[in-house]
Amino acid sequence: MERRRFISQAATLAAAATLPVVAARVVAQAVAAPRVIPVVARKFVFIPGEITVRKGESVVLEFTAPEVAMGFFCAELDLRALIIPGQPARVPFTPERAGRFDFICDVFCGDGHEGMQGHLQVT
Ligand SMILES: [Cu+2]
Repeated sequence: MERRRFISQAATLAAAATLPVVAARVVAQAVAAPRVIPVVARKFVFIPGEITVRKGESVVLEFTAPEVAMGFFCAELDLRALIIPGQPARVPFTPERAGRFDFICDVFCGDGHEGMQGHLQVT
């Protein structure tokens, strides 16, 4: 009987000891998940037009274009996407330097296309 109780207590202690490990894994997964930033590309603006991210932060820019095909091109950060209506375009990246970086639409989308731009602010 004593031996059985000891084994039961040992199993309980072992289970309790693994809880912090499991909790740490859950926290690590939560920290590692990139922040998703939705961006809508419509004639002739990006919404939001100013996107702020932190240096070293993993993010995913998730573009949608409800009207016509659009483009996203940020030359300084070497980021590009073709945005087709009905097909969200995901651009994962982790900025490695701070600054203000311009981006444009690089797919002709109609009159006003030439002025379609936005800014990525990395703090
Ligand atoms: Cu355009």
